[in-house]
Amino acid sequence: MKMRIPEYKKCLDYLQKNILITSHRNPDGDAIGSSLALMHICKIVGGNPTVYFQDQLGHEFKYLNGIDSIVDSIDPKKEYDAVFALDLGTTNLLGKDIDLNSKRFGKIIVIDHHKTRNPFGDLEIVDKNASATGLLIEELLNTSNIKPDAQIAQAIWCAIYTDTGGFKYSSTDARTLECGSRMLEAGADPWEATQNLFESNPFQRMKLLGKALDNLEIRNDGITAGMHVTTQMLEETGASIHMASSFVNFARSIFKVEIAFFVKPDLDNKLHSKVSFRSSGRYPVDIIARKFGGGGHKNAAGCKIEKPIAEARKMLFSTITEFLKNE
Ligand SMILES: [Mn+2]
Repeated sequence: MKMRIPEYKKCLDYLQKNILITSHRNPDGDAIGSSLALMHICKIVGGNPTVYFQDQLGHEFKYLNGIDSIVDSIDPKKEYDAVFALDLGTTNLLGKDIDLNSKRFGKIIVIDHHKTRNPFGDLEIVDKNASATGLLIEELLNTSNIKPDAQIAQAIWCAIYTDTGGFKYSSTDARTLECGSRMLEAGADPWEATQNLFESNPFQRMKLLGKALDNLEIRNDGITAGMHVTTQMLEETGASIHMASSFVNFARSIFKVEIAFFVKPDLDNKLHSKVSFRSSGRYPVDIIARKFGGGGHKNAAGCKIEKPIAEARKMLFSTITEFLKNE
């Protein structure tokens, strides 16, 4: 942490000015939590922050202090001293109102932890070993001798808690838990976070999950699991397609399963399918996704298939079976 003191000092200079804070499209808990924490810090040191996200924020984040001040568009005439891009590995995922080539956004300051990234900031604070960007926001606090208040603690807790899957992923390390410990002391409420982030399922989502679990199937001696939802299931349950997010994890969670996939209709063309893959760690699912023109990471990947659900599902099972034969 000692190494980044000059960089954090520079951040602090800008935080006293007129700044824009943003993160990647479809923001997750780390993106939103880190941005709100930085917003609170900026206000404490006398700056004027605007937090911008183009996309609608998930209802599970509504409990966070200050979330209502987030805007979904930027006044095209307004000028800023700096834009803070948090938890962002590529400029492709910036909101459409931000053009980094335009002088009106001032200095570009990046605070990030992505392992694969294309540098684009005038100042880059990147720590690829950090489990969440929220950890780096806490480093900024520590370097600046600012004591976190309860709302900063709540925001950083959200960031580190969600990016480690509730302190469950392999990225969960001593450093993360030490930060968590300090956030608890500063007033973070773990049950408030859990209830909002992980236990606020809409009823329709659970009904949809029931239908998906009903067609869950395992093959290849229990190593592969697949399931799907159809437009008809969405209609029957009143659920939206977004509610099916992370259903694939239920398939992965089965005993012995190494490769899980989940198929849903493609919103752009309902006769086509979208697929999510998850690996338990033994097989790289991005290799399988690439066979269908998709991609991703070793343990999480996705692709589109220009076929209806049932056909796509058949193709997936047979492609995975072939893949396993060659392993
Ligand atoms: Mn993150």
